Amino acid sequence: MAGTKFAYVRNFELPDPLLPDTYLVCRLDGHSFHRFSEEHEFAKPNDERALKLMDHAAKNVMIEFKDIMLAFGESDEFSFLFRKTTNLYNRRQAKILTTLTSYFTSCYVLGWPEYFPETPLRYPPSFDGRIVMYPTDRAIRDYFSWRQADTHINNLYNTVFWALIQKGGQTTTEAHATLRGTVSSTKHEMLYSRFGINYNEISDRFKKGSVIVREISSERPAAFGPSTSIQPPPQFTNDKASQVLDPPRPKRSKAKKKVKLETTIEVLHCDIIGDEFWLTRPHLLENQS
Ligand code: DGT
Ligand code: MG
Ligand code: MG
Ligand code: MG
Ligand code: MG
Repeated sequence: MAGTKFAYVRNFELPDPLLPDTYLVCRLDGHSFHRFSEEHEFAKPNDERALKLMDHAAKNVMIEFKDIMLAFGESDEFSFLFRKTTNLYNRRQAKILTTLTSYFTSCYVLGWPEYFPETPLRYPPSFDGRIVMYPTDRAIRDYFSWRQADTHINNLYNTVFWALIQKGGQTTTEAHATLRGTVSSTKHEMLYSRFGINYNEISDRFKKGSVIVREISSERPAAFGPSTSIQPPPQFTNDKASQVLDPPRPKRSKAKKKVKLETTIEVLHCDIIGDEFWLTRPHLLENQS
């Protein structure tokens, strides 16, 4: 349509580039999931089906968007970490955010019957999204620590809150009042002494959230023929979640053989606040120091 007298309107479309060389974190959150969870009778405080459906959608997003290294999910939200050097859609903010958000939503809806076979979807769920740029590895570590600490705080509160209601016969107002001003150790004690629940024995899925990580399963020089390359284990060969990825920095000189990394996508429920998770996966961050 270029060249028509109407084409000038294109000039009103402004570029929206994300800064180069910054980590991108895209966080999606279910829109009005307070209502959505009620209407679809999610179990309280945690509905395992709903959480697994979120993991399913997030895993599919990572299969589709190969520059996402890590995702963390809790409740109705998921955060996705893109490589610092990603050039996805030339780092156009709206393009990345809208495509990722709608893809996640489609996967959620398409996966619904598998996770909720008894519960028809009553209306279309939607998710909001934002992208935040972070300059440093420390900020990324702190971001994911912030989300996992939030998971822990909310889960402890919700576990006691619903025990007081479901097992203790309190109203929601009474349960809130019972918990007002209590510290973590009091909540643990209350759960154990009143309801015989040992918080430490609650599923890690609920306590730690979902950590979906691109793991390196093997490394092979891409320029070598098939006879010398390391073949992935047979179980990975037909796995949609497995792929080949260019490694992050350090950039290799052209003279050297390009190394390809075989990766798989794993769903874990582990600690990501401490050092171990990150130290054993140096490929997640690109310039750890
Ligand atoms: P928003 O995000 O501002 O549009 O509003 P909401 O209602 O989505 O609020 P948000 O995101 O702060 O809180 C998530 C809601 O989703 C919260 O009301 C509880 C609900 N929810 C999430 N996961 C579960 C679950 O596993 N079981 C139940 N019963 N509810 C859940
Ligand atoms: Mg929200
Ligand atoms: Mg929400
Ligand atoms: Mg939320
Ligand atoms: Mg188009």
